[in-house]
Amino acid sequence: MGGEKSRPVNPPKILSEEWRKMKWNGKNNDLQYIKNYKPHNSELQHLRILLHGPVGAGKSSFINSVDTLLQGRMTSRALADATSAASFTKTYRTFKIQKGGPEVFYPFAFTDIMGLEKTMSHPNEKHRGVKVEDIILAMKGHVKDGYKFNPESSLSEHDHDYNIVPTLNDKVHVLLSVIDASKMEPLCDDIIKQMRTIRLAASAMGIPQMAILTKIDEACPVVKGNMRNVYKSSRLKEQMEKVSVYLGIPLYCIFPVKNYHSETQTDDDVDALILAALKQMIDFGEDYVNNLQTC
Ligand SMILES: Nc1nc2c(ncn2[C@@H]2O[C@H](COP(=O)(O)OP(=O)(O)OP(=O)(O)O)[C@@H](O)[C@H]2O)c(=O)[nH]1
Ligand SMILES: [Mg+2]
Repeated sequence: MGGEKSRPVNPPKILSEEWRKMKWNGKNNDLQYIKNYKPHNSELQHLRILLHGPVGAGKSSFINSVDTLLQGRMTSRALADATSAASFTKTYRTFKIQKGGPEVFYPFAFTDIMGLEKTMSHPNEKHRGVKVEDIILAMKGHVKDGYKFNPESSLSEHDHDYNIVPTLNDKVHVLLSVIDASKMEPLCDDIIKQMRTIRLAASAMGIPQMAILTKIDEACPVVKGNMRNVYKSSRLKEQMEKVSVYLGIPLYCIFPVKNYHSETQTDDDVDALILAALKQMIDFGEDYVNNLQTC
């Protein structure tokens, strides 16, 4: 990341103990907690979790992974792509997850958006990623579902897709930064700056923030071999500490995950990591909405 580019990456080591305690057999408890979750505020249909981060970081794949986990079968509603150089996701889209019957949903939803790209240095070059201004508008609830992002100009009040009077349900309740653990070194200062600007805007609105570190299988061979090494991997610990320093997100708000991307069946250890992150998103979002009521 940024100034880290020239520093060689240390070979991964397995630490003798987990540096963060993880209940590997606690999947059922976490799953039950999520299944039982009901927002305290009756106005709230769903907690809205907005994902943002560099192109190809695994945003859409994370949404699919949560969907897969909760449905208990592989799903791919948020289309992900292995090859695109520019962001594959181009529109603002909210994903609700079905719970039982066709019209019954979990009371949380994910908003998938276009990825961030480095700002072009030459005036003739066209910017290709989502604009920071659009993400800030999205957090305030001004972006309508289906809006197609325009990397060259942000949404304006006069636009058809501008929601003039956002309700509590349109606003974002948790901001989730998504970072690829296997590609942190090429992340440039410019992307970090954009992510910090977004985070600061979220802070000003009191929106809680978290980060997930994806592709931990690609980032560390000892984790690829056994997911339970995740908190024993010296490399992942370093990567999480870097995310914390560069984005200013406390370590306890950063979760390593492996998304479902090539498998045909779910796995309890992969699920346990995703559930741990999801549980914190729900707790943070719920607290935020309840504090809004009392403010
Ligand atoms: N090995 C591995 N691959 C992953 C993981 N998560 C995502 N991928 C792959 O990474 C690629 C990009 O994932 P996407 O989910 O499309 O990323 P995105 O952040 O939505 O990208 P844009 O929409 O283009 O901004 C896809 O080929 C995924 O299959 C992971 O945890 N491990
Ligand atoms: Mg995407």
